[in-house]
Amino acid sequence: MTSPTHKFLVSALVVVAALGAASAAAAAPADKPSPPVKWAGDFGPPQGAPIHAVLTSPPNVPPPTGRKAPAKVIVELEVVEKDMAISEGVSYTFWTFGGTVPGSFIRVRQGDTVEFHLKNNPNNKMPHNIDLHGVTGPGGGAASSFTAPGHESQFTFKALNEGVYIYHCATAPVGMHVANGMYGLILVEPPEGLPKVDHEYYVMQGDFYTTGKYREKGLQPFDMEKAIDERPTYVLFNGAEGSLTGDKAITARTNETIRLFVGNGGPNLVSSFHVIGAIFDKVRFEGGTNVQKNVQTTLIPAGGAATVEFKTKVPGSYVLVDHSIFRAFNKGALAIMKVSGPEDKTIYSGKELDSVYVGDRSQANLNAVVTATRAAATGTLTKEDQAQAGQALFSGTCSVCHQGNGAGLPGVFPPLAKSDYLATDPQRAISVLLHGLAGKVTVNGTEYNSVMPPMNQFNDDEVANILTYVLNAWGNPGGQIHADDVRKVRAAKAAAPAATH
Ligand code: HEC
Ligand SMILES: [Cu+2]
Repeated sequence: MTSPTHKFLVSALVVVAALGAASAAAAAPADKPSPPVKWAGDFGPPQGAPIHAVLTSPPNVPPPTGRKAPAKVIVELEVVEKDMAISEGVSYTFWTFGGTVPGSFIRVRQGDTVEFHLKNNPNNKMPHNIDLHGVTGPGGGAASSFTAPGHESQFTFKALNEGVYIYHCATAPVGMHVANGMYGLILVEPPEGLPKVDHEYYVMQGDFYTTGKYREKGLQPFDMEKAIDERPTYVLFNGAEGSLTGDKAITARTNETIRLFVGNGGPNLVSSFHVIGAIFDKVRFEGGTNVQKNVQTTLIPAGGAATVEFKTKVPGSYVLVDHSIFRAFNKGALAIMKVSGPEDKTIYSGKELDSVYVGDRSQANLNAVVTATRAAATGTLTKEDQAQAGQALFSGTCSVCHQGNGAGLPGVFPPLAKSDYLATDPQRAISVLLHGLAGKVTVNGTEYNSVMPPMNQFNDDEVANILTYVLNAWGNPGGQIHADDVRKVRAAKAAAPAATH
């Protein structure tokens, strides 16, 4: 029953099992995506010369195919294992499809015959394969594409169903291959193409498991135990903290239509995908054909995807998050879309909430933090390195309460600028950061009776750098706090749990 047009079919495992004698004439022009249309998806043999698919790296999406007839599309994807930054000063050995996490975006048209070439770079250590959820056939291509380092596999399938689909590696241990970044998206356009929009972007969430803590510097190995327990160290968009913030933020102008192809590679977590300050006009939830309108947060399962569309009305920074919100603020699941253009005060009164929401991520980058870490590792850390790193971390975290100029807020947040509390005993401030502060304190003759939450998301070196910055800013007495000082305070508290009150 396989059509005679598949003469190039190399591995017959996949493909066309359910094709039958589907008539191309049954293909309905699907202008409105619902109710679900039963099209066979086979529009006959590929026409014209074979086409080489344009693959793009995230957050870019290939242009529409613009084709009116089925074609033979050749996809060449190379698996590359490589060290890349997962956060500032933190690197990780990712396994990638095409050198990026997520992997290259693939775009074809429904009815296309896809000739897939999977290459495994000779410098790689592991065998890999690919399971495309857009393939109809056992294993989604996985069995046909098992490829050792330095080898290439080829298989062919017909893209029968339109939609946006995940692909991922399915080589044992599958969880580990996926956790190392081996996933991406393939879009199968409907025959008439998708409605035109101003911008299309590619965003994909994934959870990562490192032996070191969140933001612990250096090359961090994969932690199998954390992965099995589903306790991610990082939850990220596009494979790195800061991959879509600062000067890497995605951009648009006001009064434009944005389409995001949002995938979730997992391996474990389900994403509650939300854009702070926007409402999705349309969501093709679960990547399916039905459209849901006026959605605030859409659920994206591990191994699933959605297409969301919205119009930008007011300029400013919009924050993409997993609304399981600790993931956004303490594990990295945060990206920015910068919208420029004229204000519309009838829709929104203004005032940029960037730093409040985004914290230290509103900065273009945290280069100073990396510099300080490197210097600490080589024993050349100066007070200036520390203060610069500390400043980057202070803004957006401490500044939310104590203000960027350290002046505090009368009656609510005590000043750090010229604070006698701080000057009297700088070492005491270490404990304030690690354990928080509650109850009455007097700063410069004024009494405060409030609560400062513990800032123990920071590592020892980060606490030292922040305090060194504070001690040397705004007319404070100067001085230096070392990571060792912080380590001692942390250890002392841990050793004496009874010492409360
Ligand atoms: C959520 C608000 C908030 C944040 C964020 C915050 N603080 Fe505080 N901080 C306070 C409050 C409130 C007090 C006073 C607590 C009390 O009344 O017992 C305080 C007290 C202090 C004090 C001692 C009093 C003084 O003025 O010298 C220091 C030092 C300090 N904070 C440093 C920091 C640093 C450094 C950071 C960033 C790592 C930070 N704080 C983040 C609210 C905050
Ligand atoms: Cu793999």
